[in-house]
This record gives sequence, C-alpha cells and structure tokens, in this order.
Amino acid sequence: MTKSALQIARAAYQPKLPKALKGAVKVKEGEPTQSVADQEAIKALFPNTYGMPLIQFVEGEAVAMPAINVGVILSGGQAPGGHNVISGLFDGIKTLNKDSKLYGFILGPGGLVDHNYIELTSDIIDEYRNTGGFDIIGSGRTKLEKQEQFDKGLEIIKELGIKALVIIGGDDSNTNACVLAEYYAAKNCGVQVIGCPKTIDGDLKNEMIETSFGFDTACKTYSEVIGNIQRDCNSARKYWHFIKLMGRSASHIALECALQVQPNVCIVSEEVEAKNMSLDDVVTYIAQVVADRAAQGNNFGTVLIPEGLIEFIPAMKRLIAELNDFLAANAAEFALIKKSHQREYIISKLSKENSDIYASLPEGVARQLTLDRDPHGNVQVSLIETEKLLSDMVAVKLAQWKEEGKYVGKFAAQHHFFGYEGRCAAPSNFDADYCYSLGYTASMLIANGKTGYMSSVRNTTAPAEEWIAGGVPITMMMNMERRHGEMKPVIQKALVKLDGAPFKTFAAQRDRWAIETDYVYPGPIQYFGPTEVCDQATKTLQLEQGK
Ligand code: FBP
Repeated sequence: MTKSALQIARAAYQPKLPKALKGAVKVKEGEPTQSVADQEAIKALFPNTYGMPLIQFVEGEAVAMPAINVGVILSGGQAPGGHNVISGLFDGIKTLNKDSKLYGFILGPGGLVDHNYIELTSDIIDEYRNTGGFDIIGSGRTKLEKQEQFDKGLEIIKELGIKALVIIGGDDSNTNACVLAEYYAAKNCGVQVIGCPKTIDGDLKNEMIETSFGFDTACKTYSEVIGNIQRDCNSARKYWHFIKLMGRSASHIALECALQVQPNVCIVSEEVEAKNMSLDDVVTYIAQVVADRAAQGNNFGTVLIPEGLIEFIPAMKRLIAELNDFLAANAAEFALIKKSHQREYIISKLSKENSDIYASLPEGVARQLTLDRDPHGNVQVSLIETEKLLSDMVAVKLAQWKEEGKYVGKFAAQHHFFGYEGRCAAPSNFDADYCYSLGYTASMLIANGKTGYMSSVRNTTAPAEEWIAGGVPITMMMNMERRHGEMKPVIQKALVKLDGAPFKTFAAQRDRWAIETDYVYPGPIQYFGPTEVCDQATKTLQLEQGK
C-alpha cells in the first residue's frame, strides 16, 4: 500500500489515554438509571437491561484475566476515528490477555448476519492506526432488528467463541445494539453487546456522552474549506456561496462551522422550527442580508445551510410525516405507479393541507421526498439540493425587490455541498485520542461483564489525562418515537438547543457577521505542533462546557 508522508508520520502517533485507563482498572458504580422519557414502556421492552447503574473506571489492582474473543462492527456513515476505536479495543483486550482475539464483521451489521468476517491481527491493526475511513472492515447500513438476524448472528458468534460484540454506530445503530443486548440477555446466550458513539452529525450526545466521534474532524475539515471559500469570496467580491453541510436532521455541523468561520448567514433548522418559519421566511431573511450588503457595495457573501433544513420547516415536516406513514403503508401500490404519474398520485392521496404544499414544490424536491427511505425510514435529506432551491428562490425575491426599487445590486451564486469530503479525513488529535479511549473503554466494559452499555469518555475539554472513562446504559438515552408508522424505542436525537451556549454565542454575533466581512480562516487541521493549535476541542464542546 503506498502511503503519504503524513500517513507514515502519523502511524507513529500514540493516542493519549485517560489516566485511569493507563493501568489496571476497577469499576465504580453510580446510581441506577432511568430512560429520558416513557420509562414504563422502555422498562417493559428491556426487562434485562433497564435501570442499570452508570459506570466509571478508576485505578484498580491488576488481576489475571482469561483470553476473550470479541467481534466488532462499523455501522452507518463513516466518521473520522473509527480505526482508532478498533485499535483501542484491540490493545485493550490484548493488554488484558495477549491471547484474546478480535474479529471484524465485514461491511457493517450485514457481515454478522451473513457470517462475513476477518480476524484483526496486529499486522492489520498497525496499518490503520490514526487513519481516517472505515475501510479496515468496511461499513454498512443494514438494520439489525429482526429475530432471524439475531439468531443468524448468534450462530457465528458461537462458532467463533465470541463473548462480546462492539457496535460502533449512531443513534439508530446503538438503539439496535441495545435491542440485541436485551435479546441475548433474555435468551441467556452469554453474549455481551457494547455500543460506541459514532457520527459526524454530533447528534448522539447527552449528559454522559459529550460528543460523538468524528464531529470534531469533520467540522474542522469543512471549516477549513469554507474558510478558503470565504477568502476567495472576499478576493473576487462577485459571488454569493450557498454551502450545504451534512448533518442529517440536526444543525450541529452548520452551527459549529459558523462559530469557526463567521459567515454572513447560517440557517439553524431548530430555530426555523421553533419560530414556525415558512420557506418564504427563510428566503426573505437571506435575501435581506444580500440586499443590506449590496447597499454597502458588497455583492458577495457566504450562506451555510444544514442539510436537514427542509424537514424542520413546520409545514414541510407535517408533509414529510404524512408521506412517511403513507409510503410505509402503501409501498407496494406506490411501486406500481409509473414515475410520470407519481406526483399526481401523491397529490390525490394526501390531506388537503399537505397536498397543496406538495403540489407547490419544485419538481426535483417533490420527487426526492418520495424516493426510497434509508433502512431506518428517514428521508435521505443529503440528496435534496436545498442550497440550489434557496439560492433560486433568493434570486427571484431579489428580482422582485429590484423592480420595486428595494434592492440595488448584483446577485450571482455558487453552490457547494460538503459532507463526504470530511467523513474519512485523518482524525484530528482530539478524535484520535477520543476514539482510542472509547475503544479501550469498551474493552474494559467487556472484561467487567457489562452488556447494553455505551462506552463513555467525559471531561473532554480537559487534557486527555483527566478524561473520565466509563459506561452508560443505553436504555437511559431512550424514548418512544414514531418510526415507519409504529411507536418504537429509540435513542433520543440531540438537536441544537436554542438556549444552549453554542447557539446563543452565534445568535449574539450573527447580525454583525451578516453586514461586516469578519471572516475567520481556520486553515487545515494540524497534527503536529503547539497544543493550542493541535489539540483544541470544537467550539461547541468548549462553549457547552463553559470554556
Ligand atoms: P450516520 O448517522 O450513519 O453517522 O450518517 C451520517 C451521514 O453522513 C449524514 O450526515 C448524512 O445525511 C448521511 O450519513 C448520508 O448517508 P450515506 O452515507 O448513506 O450517503
């Protein structure tokens, strides 16, 4: 395999571990836990894994451990640092007993069901330390939810003598990890299941999980490129750049990038919803900033748009909810309708309010809303070209204002969508350290016989030495939500809190950023050099922790 100079130098990087994990550990149990909502329903669904205590690892006495075999799965979208979770897990189980083995299931949860795996030896692990991507074993979006899948998985687990399975995934994958943990516990199979919080989206977080891994690196990568665009924009002074950022539903990525680069506009979906804004309100807001800047002779700027925006416009949200239920219930009939008749068919089937909105949408957006859901039943928002939709609508509004004499200026737009560019970047020092610690913590949870827990590493704005490692019962993060037309137990998604410090810091400055050109150019992620350049956590994390 040919390697870049950075890859070669980076292979030697030794990720930092919390002090408590550097030697032998023992478990310190906290209070029993409850789910965040719907306690009775969740307790009834998870009788074996509900209410378990929080766990923290503290320094302990070394005890001889038997060798254990562990399986690992990468689930869902890539996020920088996945390879370090695996290497932390590998080093953890090998430290406990050098004869322990790690098996990787290929291409996501489907690998478990299809019995597709490899043994991850030290030669393989060493090739992937501190690298981006999930290519060591690949990832996939197969949803592990059916009993047949669990039983198929159990066959290979038994064959390989696997004691525990680690599922590295987002909210949906960790929900499934918990369902699997409960199933194996109920059947007394002797198989533990541990989750790890992954997703660039940053929406798998709560009191005990400070951030999901990959968010740090992805936001720094996007912010570098947005900064470059801003410098180009401020040099040529002729374009408005509409930049859509990945993140599925939540706007954490857009908000973090805004805090890093100080753009002229950043839309936050959660605010759009809270203020009950229509699509026209959003367009008017952007057009007003364009007009105000034009009045000062500045016909350029940047607009950040979270990819989930459409779903947060209340009227659109109601439409999507009805579409989700309708398509789930009538999938077979819908599949028989010719493409050219699908729009009319949907219009004829929806309630009056939703049918009118659907009919008013541009063709492309309307079509996208009826295309295949992902395996978790979500609209694939990353495929909706919101950046073009908004810039087209802003152009129409400005033309109208021009006629009315309310706007004098030139408007030319460029469009960008940043998502895949950041998901496999080489992990920042933060993600390299955090992921390695998460993997190592997972090995300690396994060694201590835990199941239905998510690996947790906290106090992450302090130096890594002071991080706190432990486990959180996954049931603690759950509530009941409607999915595919049915109520299901799921991990509650963490959206941007409008009363949280990151949003408030942004909101306090955005009017000034809109008018002034006060761009910040963060530059590329630095892997070597002074700690204030290389080891900074995201602005989101720092603000959330009062730093
Ligand atoms: P996960 O929730 O699986 O981590 O996915 C993150 C994400 O990058 C989202 O931001 C985006 O909407 C989606 O994956 C894109 O999915 P795909 O990789 O299937 O195109």
